[in-house]
Amino acid sequence: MTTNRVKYSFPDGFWWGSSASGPQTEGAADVDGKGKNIWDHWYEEEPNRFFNGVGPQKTSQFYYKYKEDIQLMKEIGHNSFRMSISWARLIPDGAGEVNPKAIEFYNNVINEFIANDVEPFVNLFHFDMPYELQKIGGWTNRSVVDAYERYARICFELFGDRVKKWFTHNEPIVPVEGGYLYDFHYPNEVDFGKAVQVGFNTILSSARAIKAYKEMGQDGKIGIILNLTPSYPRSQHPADLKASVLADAIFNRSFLDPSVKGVFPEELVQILKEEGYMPEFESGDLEIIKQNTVDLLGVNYYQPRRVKAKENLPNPEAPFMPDRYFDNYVMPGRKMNPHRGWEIFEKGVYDILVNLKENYGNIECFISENGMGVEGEEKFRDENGIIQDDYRIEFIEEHLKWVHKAIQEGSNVKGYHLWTFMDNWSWTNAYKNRYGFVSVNLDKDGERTIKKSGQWIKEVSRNNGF
Ligand code: BGP
Repeated sequence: MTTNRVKYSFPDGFWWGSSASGPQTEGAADVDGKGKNIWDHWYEEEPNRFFNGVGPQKTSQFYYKYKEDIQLMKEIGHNSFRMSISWARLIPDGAGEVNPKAIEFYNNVINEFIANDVEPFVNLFHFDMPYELQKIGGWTNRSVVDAYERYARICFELFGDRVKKWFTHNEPIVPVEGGYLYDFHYPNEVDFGKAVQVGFNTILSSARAIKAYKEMGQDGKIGIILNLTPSYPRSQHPADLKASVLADAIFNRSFLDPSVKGVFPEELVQILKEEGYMPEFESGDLEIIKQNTVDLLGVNYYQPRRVKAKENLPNPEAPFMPDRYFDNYVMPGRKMNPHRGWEIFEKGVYDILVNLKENYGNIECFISENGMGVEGEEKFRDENGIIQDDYRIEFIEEHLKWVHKAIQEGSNVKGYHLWTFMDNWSWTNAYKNRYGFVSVNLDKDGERTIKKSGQWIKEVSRNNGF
């Protein structure tokens, strides 16, 4: 159409879309045979941990409104969308009977996507451990890896004929941090040893699902979605540089290296050995991880990590934490998203893509999440009922310019998905920060309205650039 006005144009077939997860959008948390996951359970136990007491029942109700939502995705120009299957909906206790109502629901959803030319990318695990499996220790228990592999095989068997892009996990480091270090996910433990075991078992589960996918002769691509936080040192002083290398090994390479290269970073292994925190594993595990790396990498990028050399020795009485190797550093003059408390550093996305090109064989990848959570967006609603979220447009544009530059320089990045399509339930933050291209009015039965950014992305996707 207006391609002559496009300054930043993207390769043909670029994946324009957004991403979301089952537990954050489906609602219907206890209907049609769905089992409880850890969020349903935690909300029953401690509703006051959730912003304004809003729990996982009250999401945007994709379970009931998926047809309307897929129409809206089409309307704003999406050619792809990432969803997740709720393990406890499909297999209510995580390891036993398969729920026929869930098969019907996911079949309907996948068919609806395909009928509307929006390619469904499907992720298997987005923070939502079935509660029955958490009762036996969740990812700390090796038998949960077996249950996960079985769940993955069932999904490939049921939906693999139509779904051609699969992901084993979304941000697998987050349940490690939230559940076992920093108290923002159930089971709210602080235990570095368990955290390491959870990390290892998750990586093993990912490799086992990839192995299963290949053994079953599936013909799509399978990958993982990682949140990468490029690590920047305060200065070029060797002590700051060392802090940054270690933070990178702990928070990025811990999952990136085994997922893409099949091996763990040496720096991390050395720390775990020295400190006596090596996880338990069986002979053969490392070979499985080595042989079953990803075809495709999703990169979630929100913020950088800035670090400096440790200034004070850690308190020997305090629980062991990864930040004993560095201090966080607040860069003077940094740009912030004050609502979420995250630094905005657009060039970070480029640095990640350059790193993948130079050090990870230029693996095929896409930006699988990037976005801006804003509190109180209602005040930007104009007289026509449209939220004028120019700040979000600027945020996306600035990131896309860096993605564009990376492509010009040979990066193998195939698409850009925003977090997220529609304002959704953000775990304990519930509906505090809104992220969508489309707003949701919780007081009016979840009424949907396309925001200005939704209209804008429609043009960008149509023109394949801006
Ligand atoms: C990512 C998750 C998403 C989403 C997003 C926004 O870490 O994959 O599930 O929630 O971050 O973050 P938050 O909801 O914490 O504001």
